Order: sequence, then structure tokens, then C-alpha cells
Amino acid sequence: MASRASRSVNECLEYLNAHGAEVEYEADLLGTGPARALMQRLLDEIEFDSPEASRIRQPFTGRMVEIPRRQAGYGDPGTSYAFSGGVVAGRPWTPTLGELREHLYERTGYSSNYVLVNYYRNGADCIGWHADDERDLGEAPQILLLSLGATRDFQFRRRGEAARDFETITIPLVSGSLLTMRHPTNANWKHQLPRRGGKRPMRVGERLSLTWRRVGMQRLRKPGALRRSD
Ligand SMILES: O=C(O)CCC(=O)C(=O)O
Repeated sequence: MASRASRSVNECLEYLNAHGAEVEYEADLLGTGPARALMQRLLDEIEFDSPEASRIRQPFTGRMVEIPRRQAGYGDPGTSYAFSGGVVAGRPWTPTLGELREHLYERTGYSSNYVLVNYYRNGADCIGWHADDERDLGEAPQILLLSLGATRDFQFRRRGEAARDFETITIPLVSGSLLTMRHPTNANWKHQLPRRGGKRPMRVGERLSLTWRRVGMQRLRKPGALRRSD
């Protein structure tokens, strides 16, 4: 079923939550000014993995390819996050990430032990359809997604054989917002952040996303044994 551009954010949430998702969205968790300052602090502190170290396995061909964005993981000692044939080890918390983790815990009660940071330099950077359903995240994954910088569309598409009976849902994530995905969202829906900006993607501003998770401490598991849904 085609996506309907006219749904408001609240209608998008109602649609998802009536169809096997549990998604919440708080547009103004931080406010525009503090979000801008926070993004600058994080860009100064975060050490992104090299493009070579951030390669993932391409579905179908099995080739290892560079990702169209920069990424880094931070977390408690011994944490890592494995997906698509790659492993992102958790570096020690930076001061700002440590404070932010506390702040989110106070606001939401969610106790994360790892954050995956994605840096989209412009509209050409993106992430394709996938579900955050790796075994490292446990049986009932919960993910908190904090967005900073340019507004980018975040899309949901239903998983499985009945997918064509559902709409693709698009929520524009604004700077300073928090999107929460609780179980069973990732069991029933995939998500992506598509390319934007048409022929001029350089005109789309930079964006940081921080996805806060609880991961297992299973660093030694072989990446090849793990899956991501596509
Ligand atoms: O950058 C985003 O907003 C999406 C990130 C994402 O889908 C993920 O880390 O699984």
C-alpha cells in the first residue's frame, strides 16, 4: 500500500500503534538551542570509526561494503553491538554522553548500557531498511532515538508477508526530539532513514542520531552468526 503524505505525526503514531508497534515521539525533549549546542559538543568529542572499520555485509551479494554515514559506539566496559556482519565495540563514555545517558534515565527510566551514534553529513548519507532485532538486544528490545541537527524523514515499513496491506509511515525527526521504540515494534516493523535532497543532497544539513540500547556483553560471538533482517 502506498504511503500517505498527509498524515500528521500523531496520526502516524496512532496508525503504527494500532498495528503492532509501540512507538512514542517527543518532539521537544531538548529544545532547539540546547540541541544545537549539544550536537557541537558531541561532534568535538566523538571519535568515529574509520570507513574501513565500519563495513557491513551487503544482502544477496555477501560483499563487505562501506556504510553511507559515519558511526561510533560508546558503552559500559565489554559492550559491543553486532549487525550485518560488523561489530561496533563500545568505547568508554565521553563526559557528554555519560551526562546524556543520566539525563535520559531521569526523564524516561530507561537504563541503557550502549549508544550507537550515526552521523549523516548531508542528504546523501542514509540507512536502509532494517529492524533492530539482533540477539544482542534481547527478546524485547527497547530503543531510544535522540535526533540532533537537520530534520530527516524516518520511515516504517511492515515486515513479513502482509507488508503490502500496510502503509509506509514517515515521521520527520526534528532536532532535540526523542523517538522511543518498544517491543514489539521491531518484531513487526522495519525502519530506514532514506537519502534526501534529490540531486542536491549537499544542501541537506548534518544530523547526529544517538540510539540508546541495552546490549549483552558478548564480544566474542562470531559476527557471521548474527543477522540483521536485510
Ligand atoms: O539515524 C537514525 O535516525 C536511524 C538509526 C537507525 O535506524 C539505527 O541505528 O538502527
